[in-house]
Amino acid sequence: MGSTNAENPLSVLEDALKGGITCFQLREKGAHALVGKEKKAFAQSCQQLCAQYGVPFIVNDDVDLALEIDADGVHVGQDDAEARFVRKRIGPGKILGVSVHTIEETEAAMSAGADYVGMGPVYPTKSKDDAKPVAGTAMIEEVAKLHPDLPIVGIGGITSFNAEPVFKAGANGISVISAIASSTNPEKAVRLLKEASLNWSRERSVL
Ligand code: 3NM
Repeated sequence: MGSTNAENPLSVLEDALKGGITCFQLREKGAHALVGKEKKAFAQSCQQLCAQYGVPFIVNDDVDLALEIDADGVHVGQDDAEARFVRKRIGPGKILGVSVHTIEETEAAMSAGADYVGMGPVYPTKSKDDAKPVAGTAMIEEVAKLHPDLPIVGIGGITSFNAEPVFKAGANGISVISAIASSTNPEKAVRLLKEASLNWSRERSVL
């Protein structure tokens, strides 16, 4: 999580939940990432907090962990486990999210049983070492036109100041790390993001 609150990620999560996030994804990656028992314990603390606020708890990439702790869903990228195998493992009742960058990847994710796709990075980001080149909103717009019923979540460098074009392109939701985790007031940051989202989202639900 972001530098300002890195010492206490659970308190950032609780603030974000108070601010009204509608979904949480645990993305434990990078040099100091927790592993093994510590990762599981941290995941369960996050899961319990999310449950208190009735917010879905999704695990990035780690299907074994998601199954072990009965998470609400899994999110995978193109370099992770193949989406159709993940769907098989987690069954029909769990949320499956897939990161996509092209129409082909989108349609493959749909046939694999994805509930939503993540598309990015819309803007420059410092939160993902291996992020693809900045994509802007053009592909979101194309996918939204081709597949109006597929929930699309924009990601990468999104803030309350630049969220508007993401929604105008057709995204249903936004996924955010630093605008919340690096804020001195994560609860307020979420409120501002939600205001921006509700102003600009289409009538479909905001993830
Ligand atoms: N995935 P921030 S960009 C986790 O493009 C992640 O698929 C991306 O963090 C993608 O809100 C990204 O701090 C980082 O930019 C998002």
